[in-house]
Amino acid sequence: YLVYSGALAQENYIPTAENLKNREEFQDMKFGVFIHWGIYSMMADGEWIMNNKNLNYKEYALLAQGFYPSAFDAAKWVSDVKASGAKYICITSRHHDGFSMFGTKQSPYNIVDATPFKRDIIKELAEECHKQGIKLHFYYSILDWSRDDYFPIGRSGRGVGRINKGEWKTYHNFMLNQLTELLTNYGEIGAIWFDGMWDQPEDFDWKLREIYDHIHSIQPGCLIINNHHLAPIEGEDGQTFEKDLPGQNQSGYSSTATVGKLPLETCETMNHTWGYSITDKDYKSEKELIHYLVKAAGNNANLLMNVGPRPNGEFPDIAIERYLAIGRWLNEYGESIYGTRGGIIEPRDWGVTTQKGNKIYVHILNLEDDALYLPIQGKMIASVKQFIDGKPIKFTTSEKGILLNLNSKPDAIDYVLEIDMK
Ligand code: FHN
Repeated sequence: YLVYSGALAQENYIPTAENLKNREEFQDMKFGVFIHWGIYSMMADGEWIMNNKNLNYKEYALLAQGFYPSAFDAAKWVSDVKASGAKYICITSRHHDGFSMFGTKQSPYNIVDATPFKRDIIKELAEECHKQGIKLHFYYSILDWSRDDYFPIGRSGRGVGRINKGEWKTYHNFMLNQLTELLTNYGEIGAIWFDGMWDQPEDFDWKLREIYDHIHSIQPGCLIINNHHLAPIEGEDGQTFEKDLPGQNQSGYSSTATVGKLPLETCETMNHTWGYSITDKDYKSEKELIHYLVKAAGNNANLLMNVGPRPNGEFPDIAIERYLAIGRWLNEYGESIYGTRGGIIEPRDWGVTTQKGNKIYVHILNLEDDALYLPIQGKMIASVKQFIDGKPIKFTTSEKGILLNLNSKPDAIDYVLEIDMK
């Protein structure tokens, strides 16, 4: 077993040049695919089933002995992800149930040692991502429903049969050692994406800086993102929002998540559950998903859109259809999304703007009018045209802005205009 040596903590985190470059690249990617997959997928009712159904954790763990995802094909996953236009994958290396989806020496409760499948799917996926040029991020649950040393029992509780005593230090070392494995056995990792910190009271000492410094001591360029629903904490490289655009709080999770200065991301489900569900067929439409991607970009954030693969390892057909639809749209409009930053105009009810160099892209998503006012000074503008075919758009200038004459009410999923600035 690896032993964590400690003594890494720095007073103030100063990201390396490589880390800063990776933050820029992360922001340029704009779209990622989130994958929630584990032994819970066999129960086909989401990744919280052990908790929701109050299952005995030892009985639950026996699911592993029946986990044989015969259709798992990392090459197919990665090519589907590429076809969606996504540039990175974030996969659950270990979710709250504590089951590791990678070959770890820190606990036998993992896909290689506890299942008849015996294959390290994270290794296969990492190899394929590196081969096909997709960045790989690891979701890592900081809370655990299977280990006695995850102590004290958190808000989310856990399966039946646990005793509420343990040794936090061994759990902390367990995590550090697993992170060492994740960051040494699978090549370059784009980000570690923590989740579950909300399980303990706010004053609980997770020893985050030790964890963060440990990660950066192994891969200084690796981004640290933590879905803690709070403002960024020192040592982090990005800020993620769950089911909310930055600054919103429709989910109820984001009330304390002040938008900071780090690269932003929002994660969302296509249906309602993260892990595979056989009953949840309520998928968002192609239009809703594209709107969410565009709104994320207009709010200066990436979108991380989830899929819950079936227990046999396939993405559900409808998820593939939706990803392909987003991919077709990005094939045409990607220039107005990839590599952009949130626009100089604040997001509005009618839509958002993105910008890159001297171009501003106006994304009209919802306008009941044939004219649109923009607060951009006319004298700064070289031209305004339809993005798709370059057809000029007429406009009149007033003191503080321009009034675009669109001729008719836009009805495209996203009617994109390109403004070239002088
Ligand atoms: O409890 C998890 C949930 O299962 C899922 O992983 C999401 C993804 O953002 N995060 C947690 C809820 O905040």
